[in-house]
This record gives sequence, C-alpha cells and structure tokens, in this order.
Amino acid sequence: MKWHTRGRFPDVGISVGHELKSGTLPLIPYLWKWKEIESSNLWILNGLRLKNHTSCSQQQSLLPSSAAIMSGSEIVILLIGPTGSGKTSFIRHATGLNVDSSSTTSCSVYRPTTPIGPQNFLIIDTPGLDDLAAENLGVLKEIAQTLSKLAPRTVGGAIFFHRILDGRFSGSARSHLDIFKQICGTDFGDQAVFVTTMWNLTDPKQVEKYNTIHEELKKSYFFLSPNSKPVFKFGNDAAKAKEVLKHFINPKLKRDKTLLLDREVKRFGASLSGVRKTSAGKEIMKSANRKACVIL
Ligand SMILES: Nc1nc2c(ncn2[C@@H]2O[C@H](COP(=O)(O)OP(=O)(O)O)[C@@H](O)[C@H]2O)c(=O)[nH]1
Ligand SMILES: [Mg+2]
Repeated sequence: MKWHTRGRFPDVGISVGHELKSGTLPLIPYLWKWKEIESSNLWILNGLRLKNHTSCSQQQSLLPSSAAIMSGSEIVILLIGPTGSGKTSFIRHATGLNVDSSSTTSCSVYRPTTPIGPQNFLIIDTPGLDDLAAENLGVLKEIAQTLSKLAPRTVGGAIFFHRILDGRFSGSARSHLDIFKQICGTDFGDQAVFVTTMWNLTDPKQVEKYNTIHEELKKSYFFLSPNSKPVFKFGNDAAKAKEVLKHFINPKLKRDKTLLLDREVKRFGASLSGVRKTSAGKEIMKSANRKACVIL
C-alpha cells in the first residue's frame, strides 16, 4: 500500500508531494522535505523549483537560467505518460543534465544546458499517470500548480510517452492517452507530440512487429487533429530527444495555441477541487467510473 501526502511548505511557499513507502506514517513529510531542501541542489525561484542533481558546473549552468526564466524567452514543454515510459530519461538526454530517474513524485522544470535552437526550452517533468483516479488527480494538481507558477508563460508543446515494448494499446494506456488529449484540448494540434520509447530494447528480429504497432498507433490514436501526426521514436539517445524538441522550433509549426489545461487552471485554480472541474479532471473521473462499472 502506498501513502500519498501532499501539503504546503510554509517557509518557502512551495507545494510538496511525496510518496511514502508502506508502513510509514504520513506526518513526516514536512520534516523530510526540509531535510531534502537543505541537502540537495534545489533551486527555488518564484515558487518554482529547478532541480539539479549533479555537479557544481551543471549547477552553475542552471543559475543563469534563473534570469532567463524571468525573461520568459523559453518554450515550455510538458511531458505526460505513465511511470516508466521514459519521460525523465528523455529529459536527461535532451538537457544534458544527470537527472535521476529513480522516482518522480512531483513536477520539476529543467532547462537544456546547451540551447538547440534560437530559443531554449523549459521542460516540465511530471509524475507518472497511474491506474487510480485519486493518484491521477494528484498528478493533475501537481501539473496545474506548476503551470500557475510558470504563468504568465504558457505551455508551447506537450509530449505523450508510450513504451513500444508494451505492444498494442491496453485499457490503461488508452485512458492515459485520453487524459493527455483532455490536457491539451483538440485545437492544440501539432503542438501535441507522441513518442514511442525503448526502441533500443527491441529485439532486432522483431523490429518489423514493433514498426507495425508504431504505425497502427500513429494511424488510430496518436494525433489531436487527423491532418497531421507528429509521432517520433525514442531509443534513449540524445540525438532523438533533440529531434523531438526541434519539432517545436520548426518555423512551419504555428505555436499559437494555448494548452486547454493552462486556460482551465486560470479559470478554476490549481487546487484539487479546481482541477476536478477541468476537462482532464473530468476525464479521470469518467475513466474511474468506467472501471467501476466493469468491476460491478
Ligand atoms: N533502454 C531504454 N531504457 C529506457 C528508455 N527510456 C527509459 N528507459 C529506462 O526505463 C526506466 C524508466 O524510465 P524513466 O525515464 O524513469 O521513466 P518515467 O517514469 O516516465 O520518467 C529507467 O530505468 C530508464 O533508464 C529507452 O528509451 N530505452
Ligand atoms: Mg520520471
């Protein structure tokens, strides 16, 4: 059994989210978080956390970015997908930072050490979507709070991650995709990108099979608008991660749409009751009700 506790950390004014292992009491996190803040490289700016997990030189490379964050020049990219689908690994390769994959229990924002185009990126790593509605609402709240801290910036692109090794689309993968689509809104168009991951783990003898699955996903699921389908393959390498990011700076892409969740967070707020009113929040509840019906 997992305990999930989320609360406000009064001294620094940021929200915290923690997953406690079975048997631990959910009253420790304030203390624990305090220790984490003291002992790790945690940068706080305007209530926004910029995590850096590695060396001093990388730490310094993040410091000037604080100023850049204030200037609002980067393209904000939101990553969504189930746990283990490769979001944090993608960030590691896209940013050149040694980001720890072990547990993503709250949202963090990363900036590539070397810009790959005229504009740099701010990439939001998010906790993985789950099969439980309560967990997914918690993830949505984390995302909503990060978006409201980033305001007046808005999300310029979103990426959905799916492990190609999982094969054809399961029920929970479908429901994660439905949540992603409701986070984006249908008019987000090509600003929503779909990535199949783990290509470097596919058996070379079965590449045809996985290519077929990839094409099927592209044909039937991986798009917001049927006219254009930005779908990529990722095999845990920097070149592919950067290729995906380059999509967002392609001059042919009109990056003029606002993420539906961004608009809804402005309207309903980033509290749990606020995110329940968003389209993604409603989608989470709808899929929970569907599952309950199946069980009954
Ligand atoms: N071989 C391979 N491993 C990957 C790939 N993407 C992620 N992983 C590994 O899969 C595990 C989960 O990935 P992670 O990036 O933490 O997934 P997240 O939960 O979506 O952030 C980690 O051990 C990664 O090293 C990939 O494309 N290829
Ligand atoms: Mg992660």
